[in-house]
Amino acid sequence: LEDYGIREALEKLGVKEINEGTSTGSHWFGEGELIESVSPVDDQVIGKVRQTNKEDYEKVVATAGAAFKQWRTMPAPQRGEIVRQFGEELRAFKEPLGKLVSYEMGKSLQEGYGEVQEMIDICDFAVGLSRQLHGLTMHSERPGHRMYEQYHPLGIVGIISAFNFPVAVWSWNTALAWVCGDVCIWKPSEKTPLTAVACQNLIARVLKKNDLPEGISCLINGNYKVGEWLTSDKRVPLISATGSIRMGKIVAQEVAKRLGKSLLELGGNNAIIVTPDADIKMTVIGAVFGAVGTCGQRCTSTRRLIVHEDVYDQVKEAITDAYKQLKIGNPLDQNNHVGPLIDKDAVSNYLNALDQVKKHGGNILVEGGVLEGEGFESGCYVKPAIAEAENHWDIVQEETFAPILYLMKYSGDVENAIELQNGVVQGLSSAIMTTNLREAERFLSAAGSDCGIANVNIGTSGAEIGGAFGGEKETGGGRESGSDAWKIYMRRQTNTINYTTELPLAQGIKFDL
Ligand code: UN1
Repeated sequence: LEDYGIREALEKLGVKEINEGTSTGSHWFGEGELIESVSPVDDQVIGKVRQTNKEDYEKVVATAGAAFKQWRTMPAPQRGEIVRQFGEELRAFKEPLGKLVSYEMGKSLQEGYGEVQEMIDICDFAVGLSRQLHGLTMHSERPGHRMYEQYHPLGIVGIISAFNFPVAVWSWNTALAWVCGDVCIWKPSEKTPLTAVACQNLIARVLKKNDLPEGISCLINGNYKVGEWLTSDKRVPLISATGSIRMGKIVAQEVAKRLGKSLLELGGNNAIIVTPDADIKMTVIGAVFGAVGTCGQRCTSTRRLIVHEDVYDQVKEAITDAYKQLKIGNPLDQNNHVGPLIDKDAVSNYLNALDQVKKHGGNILVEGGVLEGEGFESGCYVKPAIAEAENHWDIVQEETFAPILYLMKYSGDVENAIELQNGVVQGLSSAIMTTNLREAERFLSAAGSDCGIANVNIGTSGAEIGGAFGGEKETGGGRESGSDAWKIYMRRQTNTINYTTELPLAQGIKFDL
């Protein structure tokens, strides 16, 4: 731990060996069982966190509800100032937090820092947004009337986040929700509870310094049962959940039962189309980073490469060559490109997927496998693999959260490639590599990619925070982060004001007394 300064990072972030897992800000409590956070880097227990029990949960919701009443009346730009200060904390603690993300989750240190940078960026975005929560004004059909709309704070926002972006996804939600006047209850993944404790410590300091009430930022910990308390709770008008399609379907139904709102960020099955006019060098960089970055555990990871037959052999050779350069190992060592998978379950999913590919008759171009020996003792390090596969195979239709890239060929027009790319249940991210304007525009047109994200000459992963992030179909339809994603965190109200002495009715209705 010393080698990479992890102990120091934990200390700086106020993460202890045993942590209470429930917090309303500065107050920490909880009597529940301990969850162990085990690093996939070296299989060491980093620390433990107490699960939230029902009683703790009730305390959290009551405190959040009370805080909301105060927070919602504070002018939005003043709430923005709090988020600005949080952004400053993140700047000051980028190094230890990025390190802890890398160690607890297993992504490369560069990506750990990148994740914290996303948090800083969304804070900056939210600060500006705090002066721009605009509605529209309309012209009334009645004389002496004015119509406009306003956005008001919604209430308690429940955030359920996944292990792969253990801190950034929380911040996308929470930074916006706070400037919108909401209070948040966060249930992080059980696999990454310590980075959540660290974040809660950082925001708690800001809230305390500004003399704000407990309950604006709350943390609960535990498994899906704790999540269920949130999703079924009428006092929580919005649930923002990131995770698998299976999880999302359960959450959506639970929230719908009480007619709550949900914002879902579920699986992706992202493809890059490579046309005959593609810049092959750029294609290789984009595809390799997309497929092996975060060890294939981004929801935006590149899973399929759909290559035109004219350049197929060339791309195949270039990409298999590039895979030979990949260094797999301790993600805290900056010489390595690829760290471990999150845990042994993820490793068996990966192995199972490769088996399925072979059963279907897929041609393995770059062999996978679990790495053994010195440095790989955790059993979570795997080799990124490439297989030639067909789009309709069950295993290709699924999102396997691992570094497996499927290569497939298309012929003829770009429409044939688009059909393949759209021929999956997921609809998160997509990309085309081409220098041909006509092909690019067809890919972006109404008859083009059906995904929430469609890129030209950029890979599928690594979206900037300024755009709305999310996807269609079974990806869940939610949008968070930039653009006007903030609107889901507010309730919308249409106001009509009559400044005359008459009461004309709309639609010309006469009602004389
Ligand atoms: C995720 O994998 O859940 O676009 C989020 C990206 C990152 C976010 C990924 N900015 O790859």
